[in-house]
Amino acid sequence: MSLLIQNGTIITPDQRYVADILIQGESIYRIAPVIDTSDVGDVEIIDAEGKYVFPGFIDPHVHIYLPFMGTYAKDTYDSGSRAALVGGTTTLIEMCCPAREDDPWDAYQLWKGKAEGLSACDYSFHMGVTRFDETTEPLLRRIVADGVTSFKVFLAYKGAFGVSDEELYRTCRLAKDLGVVVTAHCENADLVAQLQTSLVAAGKTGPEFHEPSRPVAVEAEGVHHFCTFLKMTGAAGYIVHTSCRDAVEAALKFQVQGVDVNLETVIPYLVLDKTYAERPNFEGAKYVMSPPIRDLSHQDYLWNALRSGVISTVATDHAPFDFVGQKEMGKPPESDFTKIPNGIPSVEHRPTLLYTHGVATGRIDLHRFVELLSTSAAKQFGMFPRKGSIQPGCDADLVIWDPDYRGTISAATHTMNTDYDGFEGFPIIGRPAVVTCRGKVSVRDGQFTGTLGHGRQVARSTKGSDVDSMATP
Ligand code: DUC
Ligand code: ZN
Ligand code: ZN
Ligand code: ZN
Repeated sequence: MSLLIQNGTIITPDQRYVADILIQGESIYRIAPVIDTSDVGDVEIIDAEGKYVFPGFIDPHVHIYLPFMGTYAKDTYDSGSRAALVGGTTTLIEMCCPAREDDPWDAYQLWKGKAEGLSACDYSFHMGVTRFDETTEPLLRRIVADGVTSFKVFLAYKGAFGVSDEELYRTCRLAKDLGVVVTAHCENADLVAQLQTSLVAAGKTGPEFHEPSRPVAVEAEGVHHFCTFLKMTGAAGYIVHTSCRDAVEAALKFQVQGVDVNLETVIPYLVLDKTYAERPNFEGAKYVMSPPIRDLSHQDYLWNALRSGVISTVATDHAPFDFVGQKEMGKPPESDFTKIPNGIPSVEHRPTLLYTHGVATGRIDLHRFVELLSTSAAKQFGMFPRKGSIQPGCDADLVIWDPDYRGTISAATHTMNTDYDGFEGFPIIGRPAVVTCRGKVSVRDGQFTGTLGHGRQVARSTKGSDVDSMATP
């Protein structure tokens, strides 16, 4: 069965035009003002008049399988990939986060095994480097050869995932050698530990003290620290979940020196502020993530950085934990914000929140919207033009977007597997009417219609490699 998407307004970072798109199998076959399908055989026609057609969105920073802070993140690839697709995200890049003592290859197989045969959308991984000793390099080379062309390091969470400076240096050296990107969580772990200890000792134990335990200076120091290692090694870097002006400015100082470093922010920082973590009755725990949700004064700066291109991608850092039983691990009478699992579920809502608060308010235009949600990640992580574009030969990952939709976010209707929604009651403008993932209609009118197990791991290319990402399926 072929698919004909008729009369949609196709939006890419540099184009806007009305055309028909013919999908055959898993790929886009033809794009033309009018496509006659009388000789094509069995065709389903989808009317996209008055709707936008975007390349499938890519979320380059999610956690699905995540043993963390004494518990496990709540989604599996069943709920996680369905939630992603309902929102318009057709490719996930998940952080593979082995514990320090784990064998990296075994961990990679474990993470892969959670997605294979279950995910309804496409996926890849950033390989967490949580230790670097004499056994590490050949294993990482093997993982990169399998199409996982980025590493992830944590400067925070020392003891669990965090690396030493020697390990960071060796990771960046190897990344430079292999042409892979080092993605990094930038917060100074020792400063966080000291500040946490002081706050708890002073009886400041509620969720509202999570932000003061990781202030903007702690994040900016992490950015400066990481960028110094990029500068010394020549490796390419990507700073995940940049939350504030201070962190962006720290990175800019290195960008202008020629350091190859790109910045990501995540949707919670663009629409929430730290007063959410001050909500009574321990509700603030729902908004504990790291780096923390900041003071409102940072939001405009982040939006301007998105518009101007200083920040290149909007991801989620989707890390879903229930309120009851999980966020409550830090609840009174033994209240301790350091025991609240860090993370806000958001993989489902990123596109509609960016549309509502970005496009509909005029902060960004439709082209930038597509770039931030799809094309930029495809380019930076070796998937372009197979992903992140709309042209013949590329994967038929498409979002047919209804700009006239109006709705409200609620845990009662969301697809994510958590008992709360951090954006409960938020009004939204626009949502996907239809989503295709490699030609498979996976969403219609907000409902998942795809197939679990349809998703495939995307083999990504390294930086500077001549590999045409569309050459092999
Ligand atoms: N930050 C979070 O908030 N959750 C998961 C890991 C991280 O870095
Ligand atoms: Zn992180
Ligand atoms: Zn430092
Ligand atoms: Zn993360």
